[in-house]
Amino acid sequence: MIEDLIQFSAEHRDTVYMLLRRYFSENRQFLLQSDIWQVFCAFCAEQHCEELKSSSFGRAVRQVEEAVLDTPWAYFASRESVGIWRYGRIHFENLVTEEIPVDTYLSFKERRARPDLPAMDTLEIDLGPFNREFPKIKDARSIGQGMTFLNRQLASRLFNNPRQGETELLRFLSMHAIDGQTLLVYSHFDSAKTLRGALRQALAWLERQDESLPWNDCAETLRGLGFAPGWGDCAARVAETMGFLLDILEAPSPETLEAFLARIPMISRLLILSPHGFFGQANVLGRPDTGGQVVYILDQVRALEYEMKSRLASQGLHVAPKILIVSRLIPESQGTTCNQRLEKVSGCENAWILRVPFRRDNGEVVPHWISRFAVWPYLERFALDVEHEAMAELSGRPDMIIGNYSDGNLVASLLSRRLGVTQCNIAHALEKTKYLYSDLYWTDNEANYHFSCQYTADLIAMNAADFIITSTYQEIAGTESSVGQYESYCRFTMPGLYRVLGGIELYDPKFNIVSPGASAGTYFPYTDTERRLTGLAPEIERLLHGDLEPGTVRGVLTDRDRPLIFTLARLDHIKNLTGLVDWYGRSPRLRGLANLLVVGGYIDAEQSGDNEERHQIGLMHELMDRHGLDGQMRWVGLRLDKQMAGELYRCVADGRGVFVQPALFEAFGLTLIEAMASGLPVFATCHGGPSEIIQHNRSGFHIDPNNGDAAAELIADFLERCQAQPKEWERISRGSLARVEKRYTWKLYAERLMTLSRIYGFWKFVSDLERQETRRYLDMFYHLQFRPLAKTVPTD
Ligand code: UDP
Ligand code: LCN
Repeated sequence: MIEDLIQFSAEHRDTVYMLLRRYFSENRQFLLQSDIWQVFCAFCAEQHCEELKSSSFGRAVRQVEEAVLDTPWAYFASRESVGIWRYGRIHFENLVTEEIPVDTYLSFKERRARPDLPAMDTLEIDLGPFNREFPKIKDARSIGQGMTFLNRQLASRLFNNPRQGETELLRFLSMHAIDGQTLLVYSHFDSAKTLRGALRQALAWLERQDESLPWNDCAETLRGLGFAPGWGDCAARVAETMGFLLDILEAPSPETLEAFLARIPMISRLLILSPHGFFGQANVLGRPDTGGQVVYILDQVRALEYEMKSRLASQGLHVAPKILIVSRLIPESQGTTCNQRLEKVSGCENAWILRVPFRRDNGEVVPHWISRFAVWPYLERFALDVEHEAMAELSGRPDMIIGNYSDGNLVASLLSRRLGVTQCNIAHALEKTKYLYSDLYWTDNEANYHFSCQYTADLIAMNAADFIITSTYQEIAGTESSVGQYESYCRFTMPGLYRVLGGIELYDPKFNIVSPGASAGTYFPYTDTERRLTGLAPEIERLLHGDLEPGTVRGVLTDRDRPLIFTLARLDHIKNLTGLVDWYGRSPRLRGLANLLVVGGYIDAEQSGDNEERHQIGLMHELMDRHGLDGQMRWVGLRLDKQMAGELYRCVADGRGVFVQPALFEAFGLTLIEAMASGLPVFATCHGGPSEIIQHNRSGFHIDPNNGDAAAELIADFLERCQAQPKEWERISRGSLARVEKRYTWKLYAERLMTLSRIYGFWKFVSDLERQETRRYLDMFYHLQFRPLAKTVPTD
């Protein structure tokens, strides 16, 4: 706590002076938490005061996430608990520590980073005041459990102000219709009292009927009482749903409210936005910007269609739900289907990929692929075109819009605003936490990454969303020792552009953790021999040892009997496949135990259209040369389809190998759960989602990509242990399977998302008026900041 720093510096001036001297002698402008703690530990050792580390002062030092030094001042940011940050400064001469407001801290940081900028007031963004009246989660452990919290709020709102609550509920019920068919109630209920009366009459009648009496045979009587279809498919279910509503009108409890809202047939048309990359069903994975998000959405859609259908059917409605995934149409489609306007999603009855092109100002279609970092100038027009086309395809408004990644979430915000539809965001990966100081030194990255646009879009979209789904807790709020991805948007500065004092509220009930799964039909245990795709064996043999097309492979595995260390990812810098190759190359011990199989990118840099990927290709060749890896490592530059990838994980497991995910940062990491679902032990980065997915030494292992030698040792230790006792490999394999089964399945996902959509739909409805201020503010931010920034991104 900052109080401990204040008190200690008042009482122990000498110690604080010496410690500050140490920090200043580092001659750095900025220190990160790890630097601050390391220097502090070294200081305690030198001064023989180790006990200081466990004192309240030591604990307070540990909470300091960042320090900005400019003699005689040291400013610091302290993360006292999740999302709770306080700021302070200490003067080297008078040694007084004091707390300061966040804007003072950020402006000091700006001056230090950019002394060349005029010391002017900069634009300050603060969404905090708009949220003051809204209910907030209290306990950090409940962050991400928004729906449970909101249910309680909604129930007490109905309870505390029954008249208003009932009117809202009645209005909400009478809103619903599918294909022009009125649902639940015909509009002639003018008060909750008459509704209650009718419900009692209906229940009395239903009680006398056979439980399995189909809706059609109940319809006439119930219509006479004012009820429309949508209550259930048979008498028992209709009675149950009506019973829930009656309970709510009499004594609302969060549980009944959730159970009732979950049954409201609200969602039959879904619009999912995923503009960037190559969105297709074949031959796309592993291309630049094309990875987990595509896999996630296609699996999600299959699970959602099933769930939507079964919910509608059990409410007695025979309506075929429709899902549209909207992506970008790319005329120069490089052998993919991305030049087709409409493509049916396989395995679904009524789910489609609708592709809408990006257009230049003069209306011309942009023919080529565009990096996800450069899509900004096209999105507004894209949103308008999508509105047009999607409304035509869906024959009306969607019931909910789901955005994906920064661009999709921005388009979702624009469309939801225009159409008045519930908006759900999925970030997949917020870039801000991937690149150190990408906010502070944003101008350095502007030419390649345009983060100014992206972070502005992120702020708009996360505040516009009705609810946000995250794959893990750490994505929102981090861990004790790391800052969450959303948390990094709370307060930050981009000098010369704007300063964010309140970017997003982590305790907002809009956050919900709903983890994705691994498609059960593709990724199943290696032991499931009946389902194994034995037909793929020759192809896998060729991939591992045979002749592939020239230019698609490098390296031969001379000793074929060794287990494999396998990795599979897009070949971009953050994925750090080259890091793994370097650790392997440097570790004679690991090289003595296993071969390395890398699937990613192209072998020939000429084939890649992406700068980052080309650079990684060059680096990979250089590392293979430097460490002489051609007899022990196989690098395959092919995009594997899902079935091949699935069978490959299992084949690696057959040979008692391991999967490694060495990313510098990984937002979630679908490859991990795919490998785990195959029963293949995984070593994955400790930075990001994997730290939560894997329980160290139970369902896999955490490795630190910044300490490759230790990672190589850890893998070697495991492989050695497995040689000595094969049960060890099986222990982790079983742990991985159990973990995925319990936590990461699409069935659980779809059930949760469908319930969430209804609760937040109701919440949006009851809180609509109160949100207008935020909306106006975001409109201004969009028009006055985002638009001009987007115009600075070159178009070609
Ligand atoms: N993938 C694949 N073939 C490839 C490369 C990747 O099937 O050649 C799949 C992989 O199995 C996983 C997804 O692409 O389902 C990558 O997702 P992840 O979350 O690991 O990373 P992202 O690319 O989204 O950052
Ligand atoms: C994008 C990423 O970068 C991954 O971390 C996620 O696993 C994937 O999307 C699915 O959400």
